[in-house]
Amino acid sequence: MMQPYPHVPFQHEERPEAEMHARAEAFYALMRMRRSLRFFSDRPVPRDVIALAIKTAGTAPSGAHHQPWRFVAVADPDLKRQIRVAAEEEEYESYHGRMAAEWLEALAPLGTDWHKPFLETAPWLVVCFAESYGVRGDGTKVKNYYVPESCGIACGLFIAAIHNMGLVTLTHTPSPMRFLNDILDRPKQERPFILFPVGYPAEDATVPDLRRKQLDEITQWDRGRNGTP
Ligand code: IYR
Repeated sequence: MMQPYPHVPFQHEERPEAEMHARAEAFYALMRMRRSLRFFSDRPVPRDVIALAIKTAGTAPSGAHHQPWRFVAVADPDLKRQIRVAAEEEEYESYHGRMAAEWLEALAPLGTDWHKPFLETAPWLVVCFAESYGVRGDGTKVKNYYVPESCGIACGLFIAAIHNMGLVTLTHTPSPMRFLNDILDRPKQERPFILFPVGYPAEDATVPDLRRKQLDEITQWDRGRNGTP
């Protein structure tokens, strides 16, 4: 049996209620400006800020604290080109027969298609690989738990970190995306989870004029209806 972790004092900063409100408002005001962007500038972004976003992602909670993620950060133009070519091949197939009519219809308002130029334009591609199981030094397998939940939370923190530093990203999930294992030399127990182009927006970048659901559409307080407590 593994020994329990020793416990250490909890480091916590309590905020007076007014400050709590102010910080909650400020964080919401920041996050409501986040958008998924498909138009990137090729301006370089320093590696250390990408490292900080990955470190932030790595603070996510995870099943049994196994931290079943691996972030691969790609800046090499040749690797980016290989990824674009392979992603566009898969996406071409998806948009020309693999995706059902209903799916294509759901995507029509977003205007996406199989062309993925941002995979070469963005200075960084960061791929989150989800580790289905761990492998010990002697080759035996370690089961992981709640892998999609853990990686989903880590990726959410990554997105928030990128936005907070004034950069932009997009959750891109070419399907299937196993080709990323070959191009990036990752083992088979690691499944590509989300691919993030990261960088500055293009000067003339636009975004669809989306509407987000209102609080009462996404909330129920106790057993109340329509968000009414
Ligand atoms: N992976 C494809 C298709 C796609 C699917 C959904 I659901 C989106 O919200 C957006 C795109 C692509 O990247 O084009």
